[in-house]
Amino acid sequence: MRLRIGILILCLLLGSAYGCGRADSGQMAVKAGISVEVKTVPEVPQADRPTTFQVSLTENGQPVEKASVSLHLEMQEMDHGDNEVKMQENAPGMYKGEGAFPMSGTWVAHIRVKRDQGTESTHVKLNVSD
Ligand SMILES: [Cu+2]
Repeated sequence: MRLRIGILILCLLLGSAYGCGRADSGQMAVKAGISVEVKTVPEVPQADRPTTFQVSLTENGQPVEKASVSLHLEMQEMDHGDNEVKMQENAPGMYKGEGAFPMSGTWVAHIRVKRDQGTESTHVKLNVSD
């Protein structure tokens, strides 16, 4: 059986006017920051079941290596405390971790990337099923 993988692509904004959806030059605004791709297995996470998170980071087409990546899960309209997923680099620019959502609904995954150059963060919404 093939696992379906959800893919979400977003950009870290670095406080600039550039964003993923505003490609004035016809390309993604790679100069503005790191491109972040988040995959979950399963594609739609299930409450109380293990979910694998794979975050891939690139900058100017190159993998962002040896960053300290953290992922925090927060339910959109409810406080579930701190749900941190520990992320480990398992290939150049690829960071992997395991976590679980205690409840179904709309969640926000906050992704923070710490490097010598500084810390950048972004977030993505995830739907979690029963
Ligand atoms: Cu909740």
